Amino acid sequence: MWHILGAGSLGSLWAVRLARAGVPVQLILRDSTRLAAYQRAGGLTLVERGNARLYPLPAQTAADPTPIQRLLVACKAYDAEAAVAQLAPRLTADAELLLLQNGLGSQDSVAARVPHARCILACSTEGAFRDGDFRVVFAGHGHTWLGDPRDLSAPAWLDDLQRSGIVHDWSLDILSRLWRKLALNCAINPLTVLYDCRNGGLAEHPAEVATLCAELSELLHTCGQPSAASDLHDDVLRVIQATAANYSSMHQDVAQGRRTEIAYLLGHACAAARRHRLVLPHLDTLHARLLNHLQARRLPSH
Ligand code: NAD
Ligand code: KPL
Repeated sequence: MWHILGAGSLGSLWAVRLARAGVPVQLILRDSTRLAAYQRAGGLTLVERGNARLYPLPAQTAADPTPIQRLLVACKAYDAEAAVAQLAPRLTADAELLLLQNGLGSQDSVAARVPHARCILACSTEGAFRDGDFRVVFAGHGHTWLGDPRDLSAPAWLDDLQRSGIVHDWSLDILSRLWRKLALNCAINPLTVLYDCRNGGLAEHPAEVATLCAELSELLHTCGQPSAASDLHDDVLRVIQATAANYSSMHQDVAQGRRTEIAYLLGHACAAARRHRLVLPHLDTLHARLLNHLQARRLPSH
């Protein structure tokens, strides 16, 4: 049984694919009001290639007393720790958590809350968004890397993902993957917010992108992640070109007045630099500009 905490975009996408492959799943919703709304909706709707289909998956709230052995944590990074803490009493002695959060920082906070559980980290390039309550659009096929920095052995349940069509690989260096994605995100997303442009619009700011990549590479080396730094600038330029027509996830969050995951992305990078007494003036200035931008829009800066 997979318990799925957070029936948003990615949680719903995982839940539906697992359930379709015959893997038992149980959604955990925020509270009884959300559970009642879910029951009225009759289940989760997944839209794939323009076709919508309803999946009446079972759901419960954190108050349910049944034990949890395998938990997919599909909340935003800023909600993950509190959401998992609520479930801590239900976790079995051999519990395993799969953490889908973007960026870095939330995974350590979650692990500290449930020290007996195995925490497996994920880094995903899949894309999904909500276009209604309990309705999710599978927007971009991608790849998910999974790994555990404390225990390199792959869990047997990777077969469940295989059967479900969740394209994945077990990574022996998941932290490197997460740092690389964080660096790409720091080089692209904040600038798209500040210039209010699509990713492709950054082609007009080559010097700024290059300077940020140089500082991010220095940070990655200092944090013991040299392979995450390798060819970073070329990769950033490649992503800018390949996703030129898209708005970055942070741009979408700000445009829709949603809280961003800044504390786990650029905020995490700047905090790591400070911890290492590394002076990265352009990254710091970018962070300050982004915080001002968010504050002016009354959006949280953490
Ligand atoms: P989302 O906002 O669509 O879904 C999060 C869900 O968690 C929401 O439904 C929210 O109500 C729920 N939630 C929060 N606290 C809860 C609690 N205490 N109990 C139960 N439910 C709770 O977010 P998302 O887009 O699915 O993103 C989840 C994570 O995955 C983020 O860190 C994001 O950066 C990462 N990610 C998302 C995508 C994507 O395409 N959506 C791709 C890669 C990575
Ligand atoms: O991950 C991204 C995002 O928008 O969050 C990309 C497309 C890589 C841009 O940083």
